[in-house]
Amino acid sequence: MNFKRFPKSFWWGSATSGPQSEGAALKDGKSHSIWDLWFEQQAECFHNQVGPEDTSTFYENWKEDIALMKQIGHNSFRTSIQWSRLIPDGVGEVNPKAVEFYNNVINELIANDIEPFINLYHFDMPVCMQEIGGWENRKVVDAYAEYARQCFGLFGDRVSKWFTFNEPIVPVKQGYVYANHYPQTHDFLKASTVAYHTMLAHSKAVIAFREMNLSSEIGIILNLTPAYSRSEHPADLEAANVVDLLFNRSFLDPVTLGHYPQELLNLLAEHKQLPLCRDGDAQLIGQGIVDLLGVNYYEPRRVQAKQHVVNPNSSFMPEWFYDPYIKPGRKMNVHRGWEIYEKGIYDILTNLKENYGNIPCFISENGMGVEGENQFLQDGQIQDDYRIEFIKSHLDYVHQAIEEGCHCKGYHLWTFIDCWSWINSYKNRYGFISLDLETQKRTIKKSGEWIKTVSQENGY
Ligand code: BGP
Repeated sequence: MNFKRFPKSFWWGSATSGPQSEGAALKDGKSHSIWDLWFEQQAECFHNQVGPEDTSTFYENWKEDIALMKQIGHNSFRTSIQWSRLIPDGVGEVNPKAVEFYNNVINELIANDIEPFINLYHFDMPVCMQEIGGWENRKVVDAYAEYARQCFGLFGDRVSKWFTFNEPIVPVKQGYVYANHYPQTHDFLKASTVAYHTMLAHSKAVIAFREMNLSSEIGIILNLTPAYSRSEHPADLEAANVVDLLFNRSFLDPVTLGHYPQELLNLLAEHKQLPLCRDGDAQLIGQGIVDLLGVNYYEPRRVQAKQHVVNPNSSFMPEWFYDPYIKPGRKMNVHRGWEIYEKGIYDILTNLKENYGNIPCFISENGMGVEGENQFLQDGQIQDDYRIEFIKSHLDYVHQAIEEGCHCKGYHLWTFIDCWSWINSYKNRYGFISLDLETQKRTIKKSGEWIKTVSQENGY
């Protein structure tokens, strides 16, 4: 009686990325990405000093892994192509070994009735491109567009869903504002330039895609983090508004409406943080509207008005406009330090319905990273009831949003198999499948068995 049925052909699956799952970091002609380089330079920045070299050995075990996906009922799966594997010099020569590998993966997925969702960039700038400035340099924008065109040409006859970027704001924030990812810079103007050029690169890829007349769809994956104000006081509300402009609408508006929010441009202009624009850029941004939006949701952001006056001589930071707010009694994922607020997923979908033309979308990442999962091992299987509970309580809200008319077409968990999580390495485990780091043995967790029945019955 309480069965929650999802729309026909709902996408059930999971997501990962090339750099977090493939391993074989420098094998078969792949060049360094910034992650390979940074680990060589500063292994101490990574949890337990585990780097990207082996990650989850998908490069060797793709066939076995796809069989496991099938076994747990996936009908779709996202991964990313590594630019540094496909075009090791950033521009020019395509690496035939990479083409063979990605062809194998795509063909095997299709042979197993699993729709391949392919993303082109997941935080993994090739070092040769970073050396000329990365996203600060417009030459990299053109190089990326060419790389995207190559991907569409090589694999576009079989890939039905393309994504230009995953969470493009993450390299902006972590690399250029808070300095906890490479190149570890604190410089807001550089950050806004990097963000802007990423959007230009996105638009150029969309243009290339449209020119090639492919029958597939193109999208982008954004981490939309709803901003909740402490109270209805106008100053608290304004803090939430600015946070929304800076962290959500800076990418959401251009890819869905074709332009930046004027309020954001005014704010950045007022503080002299606007990137350099060229004639024709606005038109370019206007051509980046996507067919499909991937929504990554992990946690809400709670804010309040600033409690203290900002030093106007300090370097410009988003925190000039808000203070974080900790809601009493909040539910936490203590391993990751993230608040769990299931209704956030409903609020995002409702916002897309009401303010963004109800653009077709899907939950492209949601998940729960847990440290020391082996404590839940029973008879050889991780009993991750907490993960089942986490997924279900989010799906309840997805279901409600769909009932109310939101255009949400699927749910992908982060992630298929425990994978390498950037500076957190293997600290927190997220997968439907557990990975023994010593032996690389894969074992289906309880949640993997549960999702199989959900997918088969198209609900729970
Ligand atoms: C998202 C990223 C993923 C993944 C996930 C889990 O932001 O798209 O690449 O890593 O977060 O987060 P973390 O790895 O930081 O625990």
